[in-house]
Amino acid sequence: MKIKKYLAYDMKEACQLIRQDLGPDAVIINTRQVRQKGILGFMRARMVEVTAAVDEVAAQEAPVQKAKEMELDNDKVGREMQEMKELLQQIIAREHKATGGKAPMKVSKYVEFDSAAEFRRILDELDLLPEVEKKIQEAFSKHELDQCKSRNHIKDKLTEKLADFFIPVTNANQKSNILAFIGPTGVGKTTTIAKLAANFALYHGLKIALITIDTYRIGAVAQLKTYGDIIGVTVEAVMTPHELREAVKNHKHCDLILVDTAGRSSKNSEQIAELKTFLDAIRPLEIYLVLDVNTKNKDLISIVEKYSVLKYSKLVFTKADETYSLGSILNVVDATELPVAYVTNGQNVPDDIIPGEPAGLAKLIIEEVE
Ligand SMILES: Nc1nc2c(ncn2[C@@H]2O[C@H](COP(=O)(O)OP(=O)(O)OP(=O)(O)O)[C@@H](O)[C@H]2O)c(=O)[nH]1
Ligand SMILES: [Mg+2]
Repeated sequence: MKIKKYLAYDMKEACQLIRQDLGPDAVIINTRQVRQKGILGFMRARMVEVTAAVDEVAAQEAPVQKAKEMELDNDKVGREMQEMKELLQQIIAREHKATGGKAPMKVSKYVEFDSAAEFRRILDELDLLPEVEKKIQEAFSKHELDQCKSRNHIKDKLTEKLADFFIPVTNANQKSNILAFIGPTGVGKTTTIAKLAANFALYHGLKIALITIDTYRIGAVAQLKTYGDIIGVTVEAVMTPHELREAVKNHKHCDLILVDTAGRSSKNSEQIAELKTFLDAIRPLEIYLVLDVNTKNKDLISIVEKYSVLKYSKLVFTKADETYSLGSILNVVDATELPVAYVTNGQNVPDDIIPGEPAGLAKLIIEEVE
């Protein structure tokens, strides 16, 4: 077996060299692209280094077929190499055009990490509203960005900065132990209530009351009652604002009263008004607006606006497990300036829920960016 390396500008040239040197029975055992050495090597076209071998005995047995196969393979690789060469030439031509053809091409541009461009790419992945993207960009000085030498470095800095973007839930902004959960249909209100009830009752030993005003949807009361039975908490279903007030009064001794509501379309102002009469009957209370992170940004903004008549005070984001981009949380927080109480990330009761603590939220959002 004879093995040799050949350096050529493309596969076609390499094959000719190999054939001339080793004959038609030679087989290619490895190819790799190489740059010419030296400072200007980067600007020169890549070359191809081909390792070929020939078994002098076998060569005499099957000469023609092998040569043909090699030719086919070589043609394919040759075409791919040509495409790559053309792409590189286009990039170089674009660079020359950008500098008016005067300035020498900045080789460094292709070698050095472009932190500003990488930063923009990360923000793009978050799918932010323009005003939110602008705010985040403004939080970074040029110097800070220049200091970042890798994508992970930018992500770490962004995580730090985003922690300041969120308002924590504190005793000062959590004034009532009556929590009502409102929001569009199917976002996960009942499941979130079940998760909270289970966590507070089972892990923290708190006395919990569950009340539902969702008597519209078939099975809604049974759904909450099933969870109540498992957790060991009774569930009361009420039909009118008056009954709701009475039920809340009856459970005054509880540490926490969780109120479930029927999913309402933000476009239906009558339904929202009706919900308001229920909630007004038990004020003061904390109203948690529950939103699915996978909802379109435009819809989220219109939901938070339409629901604002109900004077909700906290946000809950659900189904974080179903997306790779949690930028919608930033968009809604910016629009409402409210604390995020919880983020849920799965269907499992009681485990798939995390508190909306600012540093943790920032980490969650940025970690999701690849
Ligand atoms: N993947 C995922 N699914 C969730 C999450 N939270 C809830 N769900 C699912 O979403 C579906 C609807 O959940 P519900 O809790 O019934 O939603 P709801 O807001 O009470 O619905 P309505 O009362 O009909 O308005 C169920 O299949 C839940 O298991 C979550 O964090 N991740
Ligand atoms: Mg429900």
